[in-house]
Amino acid sequence: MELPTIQQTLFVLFTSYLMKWLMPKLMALLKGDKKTVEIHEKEWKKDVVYLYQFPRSTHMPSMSPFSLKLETWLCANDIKYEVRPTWTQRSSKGQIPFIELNGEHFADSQLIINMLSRKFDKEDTKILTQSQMGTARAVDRLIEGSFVKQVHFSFTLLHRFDAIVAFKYLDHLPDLISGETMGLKWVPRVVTDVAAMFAKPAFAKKLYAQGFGRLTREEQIEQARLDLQAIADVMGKNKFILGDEPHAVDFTLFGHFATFYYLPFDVVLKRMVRDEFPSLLDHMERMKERFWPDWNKHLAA
Ligand SMILES: N[C@@H](CCC(=O)N[C@@H](CS)C(=O)NCC(=O)O)C(=O)O
Repeated sequence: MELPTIQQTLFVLFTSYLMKWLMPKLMALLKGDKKTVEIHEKEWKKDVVYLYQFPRSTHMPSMSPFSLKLETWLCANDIKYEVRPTWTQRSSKGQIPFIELNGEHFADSQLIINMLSRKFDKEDTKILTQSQMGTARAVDRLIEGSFVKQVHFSFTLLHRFDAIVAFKYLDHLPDLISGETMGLKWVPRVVTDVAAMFAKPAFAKKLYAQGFGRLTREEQIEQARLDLQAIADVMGKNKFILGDEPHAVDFTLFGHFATFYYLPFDVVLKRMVRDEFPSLLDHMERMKERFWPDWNKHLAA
């Protein structure tokens, strides 16, 4: 093994020191439950959604499952929208994605979809039975609440979740936040490696506190498998979760699955979906083909 040069060692030490000092300040700037937020698009056009999300990444239109869910839903429902890429802006809830519509700010992908469904007359309640609505909600929460449990980290753009934290973030953090994956090829790998080194213990700690981190690897995989099986069982032979057409819950599934499946490295969940749950893989590919026929055009160069 080649030892690092003095310059490389000094660079890593200096970057680590800088990050430690800079991160809390940066987070204080980005986060916070601000009651009112500024409207960025002053010259808005009526009924056009301005979608604020992270800039395009190299392997998928958005690294954020919530953004990919929302943008795919907008495409599917023929709602006029314009993407406003940003690394720094945040919603009234301190997160991304958020939208502006007719000079008003709206936060949280789920609440946004609910609000837009009402406004543009796209409500699932008009099509689905009450029992289907119940199933849709249960599957949606299974995906975002169990498979992808949200855990708040004080560090950066990346925070969360059960199986996803364990198998995507903890297993692959340096690759995941590398400039190459995020679409920021000019960021030196050493910088993102140092950032990963600092972030990883926080992910591990939260996952441990939440409980999933205390399970053995086999037990974690078993839990993830049960979640995947439950979704596959509800879908059965349908093309989409509740039938031949997609509803809001299909976009949740797509957003969360596509953002690990299309990563350029081997994630345990990817293997599970590919080898054990062909119907879920077909679902994802069907969604991608139907709503992102020009997927490659929406990737960072
Ligand atoms: N429940 C929210 C979750 C959004 C979320 O977790 N967004 C992440 C990015 S994927 C975020 O903004 N994190 C805060 C940060 O990075 O500063 C939604 O559905 O919109």
